[in-house]
Amino acid sequence: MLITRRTMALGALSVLGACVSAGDRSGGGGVYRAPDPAPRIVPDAGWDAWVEGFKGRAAGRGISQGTLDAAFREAGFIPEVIEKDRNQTEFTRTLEDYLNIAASDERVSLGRQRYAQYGSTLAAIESRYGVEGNVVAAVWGLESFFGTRRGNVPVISALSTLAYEGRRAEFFESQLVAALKILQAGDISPGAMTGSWAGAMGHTQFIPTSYLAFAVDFTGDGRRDIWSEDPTDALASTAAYLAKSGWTRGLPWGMEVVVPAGFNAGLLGRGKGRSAAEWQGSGVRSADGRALAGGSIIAGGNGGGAPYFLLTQNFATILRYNNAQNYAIGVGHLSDRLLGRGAVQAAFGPDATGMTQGDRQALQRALSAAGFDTGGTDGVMGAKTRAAISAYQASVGLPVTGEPSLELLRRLR
Ligand SMILES: [Ca+2]
Repeated sequence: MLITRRTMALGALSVLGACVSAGDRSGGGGVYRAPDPAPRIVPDAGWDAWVEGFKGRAAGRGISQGTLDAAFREAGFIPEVIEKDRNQTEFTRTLEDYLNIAASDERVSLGRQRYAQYGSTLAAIESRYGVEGNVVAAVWGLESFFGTRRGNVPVISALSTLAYEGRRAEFFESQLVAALKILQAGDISPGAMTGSWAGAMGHTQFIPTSYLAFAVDFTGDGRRDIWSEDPTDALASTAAYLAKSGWTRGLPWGMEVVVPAGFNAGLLGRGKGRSAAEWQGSGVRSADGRALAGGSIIAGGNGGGAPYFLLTQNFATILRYNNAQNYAIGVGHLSDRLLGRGAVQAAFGPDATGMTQGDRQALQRALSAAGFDTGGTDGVMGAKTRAAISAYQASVGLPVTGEPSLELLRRLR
């Protein structure tokens, strides 16, 4: 996922990094991709000099010479990290697109397998921390596609590169010091401490300060190991994070709701919470017949309007993990899907281009049939679909915009 500024300072950075996941990133969609090759370290005299100065500051913050020597022995400057940091484009996906990616068929399918496979582990974690296993598993699914995209960038190199380069230097230097504290505690070796290009680590993409605050050793081997193939410590650490952030067991994150005709739109919006009984009295019903909960209601549709979602206090807790509304709805919705619940029921309506999900999928099918591969037909107009549009436009002598449109769809039909 693409990083957004506001999420960077927060806990587990799902929107960071090489390895992530649901959302905001163009192209990847919900489909598994092979991991990127490990980035290249290059000699850089400026970085060397910066590290020498940093070592003095780190020593003043309790990092031993031995830890520093071991941590920086193989570390170096990674130009690719700087490129990723500079090339972030900030854009907002629609909730519809976000959920198409966050709860793609592939992610739901793999998630149900993993949820079953780790059922007893998740149940043990739930009984200790009071966070439902399907919610923890949904975070895992969004952060690393259930462990398949944990990131292979050496963390000390990545964080020192970002701290040296200057932009947000203070933030990354504090993360670097935290990473060194983790090494000093013996939880992981420098060589095995890998993560995203921005230093988000392991199955649920903890940044070092979040690790220090929340990571736990659930396996009992004395190490808080969020990097291993075995996700147990990472899942327990995620539950610990949510528990300490105010999670209430038994309270849904939220749910899709249906509002009555003529519903007062002034009642919509986060922060305008009402009790379940008040919503019930206003004619609001859950989309699947469940009992309502207290909370606020938002319109999730492309032009406002349906689908509507009721969001509880547990939704606010997910935001403490990653402060992005689409992310938190994505976690909640995926957690429901892992239990066997269905997709969002109401249609999201036409998007800003006037196209519905069905139109966008028809466009992808038509492009693919014409020999312009869109990499799937999920209805999400990602980088691959836009490249296919551009290639088609060039092939027929149209101006090359890469932009989807109803006119393009008509032309292709
Ligand atoms: Ca452990």
